[in-house]
Formats: sequence, C-alpha cells, structure tokens
Amino acid sequence: MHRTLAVALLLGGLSLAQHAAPAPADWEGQIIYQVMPDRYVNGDPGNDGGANPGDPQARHGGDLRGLDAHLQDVQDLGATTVWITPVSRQVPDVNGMAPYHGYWPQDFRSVDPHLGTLQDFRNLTAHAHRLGLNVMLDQVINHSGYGADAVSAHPDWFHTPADCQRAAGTQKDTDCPLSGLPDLNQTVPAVRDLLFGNADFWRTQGVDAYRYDAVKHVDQAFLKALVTRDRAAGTFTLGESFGADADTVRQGQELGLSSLFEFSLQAALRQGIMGGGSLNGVRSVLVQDARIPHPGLTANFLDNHDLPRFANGTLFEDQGQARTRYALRALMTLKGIPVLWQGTEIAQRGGADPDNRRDLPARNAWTPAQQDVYATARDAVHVRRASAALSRGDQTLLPVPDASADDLLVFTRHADGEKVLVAWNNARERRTYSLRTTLAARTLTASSFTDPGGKAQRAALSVSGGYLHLSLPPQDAAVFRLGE
Ligand SMILES: [Ca+2]
Ligand SMILES: [Ca+2]
Repeated sequence: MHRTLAVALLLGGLSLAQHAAPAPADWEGQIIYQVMPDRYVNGDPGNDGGANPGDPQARHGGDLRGLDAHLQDVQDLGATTVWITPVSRQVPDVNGMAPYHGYWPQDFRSVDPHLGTLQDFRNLTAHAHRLGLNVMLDQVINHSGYGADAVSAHPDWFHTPADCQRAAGTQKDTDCPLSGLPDLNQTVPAVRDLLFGNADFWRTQGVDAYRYDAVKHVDQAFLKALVTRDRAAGTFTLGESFGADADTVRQGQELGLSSLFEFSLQAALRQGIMGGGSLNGVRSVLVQDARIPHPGLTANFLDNHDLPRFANGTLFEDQGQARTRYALRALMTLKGIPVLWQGTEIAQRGGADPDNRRDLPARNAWTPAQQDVYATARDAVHVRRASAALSRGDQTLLPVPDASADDLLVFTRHADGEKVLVAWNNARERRTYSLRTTLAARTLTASSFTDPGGKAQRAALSVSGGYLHLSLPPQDAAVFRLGE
C-alpha cells in the first residue's frame, strides 16, 4: 500500500518534471487565455475582506483557488496557456480604489492575501502543468504601487521629478511617472538586481512565460538584459507597449522580447469587423507585418483589460455577439499567437476601465446567445489547433479586385504539406466573389468551421477556368482545406 503510494507520488513528481513549455522561439501554435483572478471565480470566501462586487473599483473576491478550480474551462476552450494578471502583494486602497488588478505592487515576491497564498500559486501552476497548460505571469517592472514601502525605504530606487524634467525624447517615456506611480530607475544596480531576482523567483514557482507590463516606459538597456536572461532560462517574454504597430513589434523583437501585442491589428479589427467598416485597415496591417522578424510570435487580440470590450464597439447586444463570433473566427485564421481576454468568448460587454473588467458570469448563467458565441469560439480554437497551416503556417495575401477590397480578405496558409485558403466576408449580406487565380485546387471542401449545434458553416469554394469562386455568409470568416 505504502509502496503504491510512493510510486504514485513519484509518478506525480515525474509528470510535473515532464511539463516542458516550448522554447521561447517555438511558441507559435500557442493560444493564450487571459485571466484577472479577482474578476474570474471566487474560490475562497475566507479571503474576501473588503470585497464589494457591486463596486467596479473594489475587489470582487475572485482568487487563485477559483482559477485553479476552473482551469478545466480554459482547457475546454482549447487555450494552451493561461496568462494571469499580477498576483503580487499590493499597496492599500487609494482614494476608494482597490488594486484588485495587481498593477500597484508593494512586495514583488509574495502573493496578495486577497488572492491566496504562495502555496495556492504553486498548486495552480502544478495543476496547469498536469493539464498541459503553460502559465504566463504578468510582471510589473516599471513601477511600485502608490506609497509603497520601498519609496521611503529606498528613495534612490526611483526617478525624481528632476529626472523627469531633465528627460528628453524617448527618455520622457522611461523617466517620467506613469499615472503618477513611483517610477523605478532600472539603471540603479539594486533595482536591476531586484527585478532580475523577481524573474528568477517566479520561475522557480513554475512560471513558463512572462507578460511584461509597460515596456515602453522601462530603460531599454535594462529590458534587453532582462529578456536576454529570460530567454537563456527558456522563458517566453511578451511585451506590452500600448498602441504598438508592426514597427514597434519589430523593434521589440530586435531588442530580444519574444513577442509583443500588436495593437494596430486590434484597432483595425475593431474598426473593420465590429465597426462594420472596411477590411482595408486589416489588409494594411498584414502587409506591414512583413517587417516583423518573427511574425508567428506576434500576439493578436480583440480586446484586453486596458481597452473597451470588443463587443462594446456597437450599441446593439445582438450585433456585438454576431460580430464577435465573426472576429473570433477571423482571429483564429491569422498568423501569430491569438490571445483571448476572459469574457470575450461570450462577447461580454463593457466600456473603458473599470467597466471592461466585469466579473465573468458563471456558465450556468450564460444566455443562449452567449452560449452560441462560446460554441463558435471553442470551435474556431479547435479548428486552428487541428490545422498545422493555421497554427504555424506561412501566410500569403491574395489580391482582390478594388471593388471588393472593403469587404473581402483572402489569404492562403501553408505548413507541413497542408494548405488552407481563408476568406473573410465583411459584407452585410451573403456574397459570391469570383477572383482570377493560379490555384490549382482540385479537391474542394466545405469550410472547416461549424455553427453552434454542429451544423456546417454555409460557405463554399470552387475553382474553374482560372477563377476562384467563393460563396460566403454575411460578416463571417471561413477556412477551406485545399487539395493538391
Ligand atoms: Ca475569495
Ligand atoms: Ca519608467
């Protein structure tokens, strides 16, 4: 009996040790799901002190145990990595605003008691690894929280108002405070060592990847040294430079970050798909992506905790749901690493911060329409994962006639001998398009996507006489596997 237990424990230990996150250069194919624990699931009412779910600026009671208990949901959706917003111990509330979001750190190396304990965090990463999920942790490297103990204990760690006044050019970005937060001076050796040590500390807690907050505001020589260390340790790094376009992504990857969020693509998707505008903005971003050294690692997203919800781009809830379904499918066809913010899989609504951080409703409270959005999201994620071409294939835009350019985006993707053709139709009605093509597709299939309820998506493709004919449902994306 004891021997059996020992073997089981040994095997348990082995399976932990066997979790190997991909090398930083091999993250293409990952799908990231972003969770803000306070707004996800409350798994322990015992740590709810001060929580008030009715106040968007207060803590709501969600915690690490709640996330741990629902990791299976992340896996069911098909995501491969869970990104957790910062978990470190926070400063006290400021003017009635609680640091429920985690971006006002007091102590970088402990877990905020409202979220749980360090042991809860270790349990969470171990459980994620058993499920085959990678863990990405959000790391604050630019600042401490308002009035953090370090400000009085180590005033030399922080930029001064004089530093900010002296700064010129991009140094204004790095040396001036962000939202008035005490701004760490990473050129001070003690600060550099503190931040290096934070990365090492959380790595030993089982973290596979870091999302680095506000990288535009951090000394770039320090950032380069930090992400170089991470890469050497096998840790994938995803930088947030608010508003980043293809050139910013390129510069970040050249500096050594594995990936950055491409905000310009997000803006083009919001305008083109949710706003009912033109797909030319998306096309233009995809053309600019040719400048990115590792385009397969670029983080593609529809919304996040710093932007209004994607579905909020229209006044009408049903339209927001329909267009989110289209956008989720479209996102899953693009080269890059898709990132889904909790709630986007059900087209949750909400304006600017903090309205964009509403609690994720429990599954049994989802409306039929929310369940349909979820079914589409899950299907799109699984179609992507089942396809080497969609997961990590190259991407080639096909020309379309000027008259169709607002409404039609067509590209092929190819990997491991699999070739797919992707078509987005932005028109408000079903459309048939005929394009001159050199494609010699012989075996022609229906779209790989299915509608909720298991019905095939009503999209069709054929090739005849040097023309590609596409019949596409309104405001939707389709993907066809091409035979040789
Ligand atoms: Ca709680
Ligand atoms: Ca700074």
